[in-house]
Amino acid sequence: MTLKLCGFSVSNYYNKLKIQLLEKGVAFEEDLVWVNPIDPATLLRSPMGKVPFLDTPQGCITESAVCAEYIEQAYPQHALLPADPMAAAKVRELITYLELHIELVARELYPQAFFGGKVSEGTQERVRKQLAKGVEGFTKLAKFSPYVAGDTFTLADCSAIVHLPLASLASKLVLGEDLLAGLPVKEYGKQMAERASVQKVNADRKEGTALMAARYAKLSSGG
Ligand SMILES: N[C@@H](CCC(=O)N[C@@H](CS)C(=O)NCC(=O)O)C(=O)O
Repeated sequence: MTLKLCGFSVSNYYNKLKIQLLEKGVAFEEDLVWVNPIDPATLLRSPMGKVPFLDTPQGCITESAVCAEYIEQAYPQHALLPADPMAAAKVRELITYLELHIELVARELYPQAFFGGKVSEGTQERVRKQLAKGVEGFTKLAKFSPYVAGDTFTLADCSAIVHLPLASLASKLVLGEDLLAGLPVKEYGKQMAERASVQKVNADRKEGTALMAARYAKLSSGG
C-alpha cells in the first residue's frame, strides 16, 4: 500500500502536505475525505475529524505539522528541512508563526470571507489585533530572498504559499484592510507559481472548489 494523503484539495493544510510530497517526489495517492459534516468513519482515522491526515501502512497520522515531519524522516530525499539544527529550527519557527499566529487567527474570518456567514464585530476586532501582532512577528523573521527562510526552498515555503494568500484575502474581505499588505504576498505567490508542485495544487484546488460547491448544493437540498 502506498502512502495516502487524505482530505480535499481546497484545504490549505492539505495543500501544504501535497506540495511537500510533490517537491520530494514521494509516491502517494489522494483519498478524498470531506469534513462538515464529518462521516463517523473518518473519526476512526482522524480523532478530531480534521483533514489532512496521512494513511500509512502502519496507520494514520493527523495534524499537518506532525505529518510534515514524518514525511521528512520517512522520505529523506530532497530534504526540505536543513540538516543544521539551528537552520532547521528557524524553518520550524517560521512555520509556527505562519500557522499559529497568522493562519489560525485569520481562520476566524473565513466563515464570512468564504462561506456566506457573518463574523461579529467583537471577533473582528480581536482578530484585527492578534493578526496585526502575528504579521509583525512573522515580518521580522521572514526573508523572502527569494524563499521564506532564505535562498533555499524549505517546508516553510510549503506552508507560506498556501496560508499567506488566504489570510491576506480574508483580512481584506472582512476587516476592510489587508493586514498582510507589508509582506510581498503577490510577488512571492507569482514566483512560487513557477513551480510544478504549486501549479498542480492550484489546478486541483480549482477542481476541488467546484466539487465542494456541488457537495454543499446537494447537502442543502437534503440530498
Ligand atoms: N492544525 C490542523 C488544522 C487543520 C484544519 O484546520 N483543517 C480543516 C480543513 S482546512 C478542517 O479539517 N476543518 C474541520 C474541523 O476543524 O472540524 C493541521 O495542521 O492539520
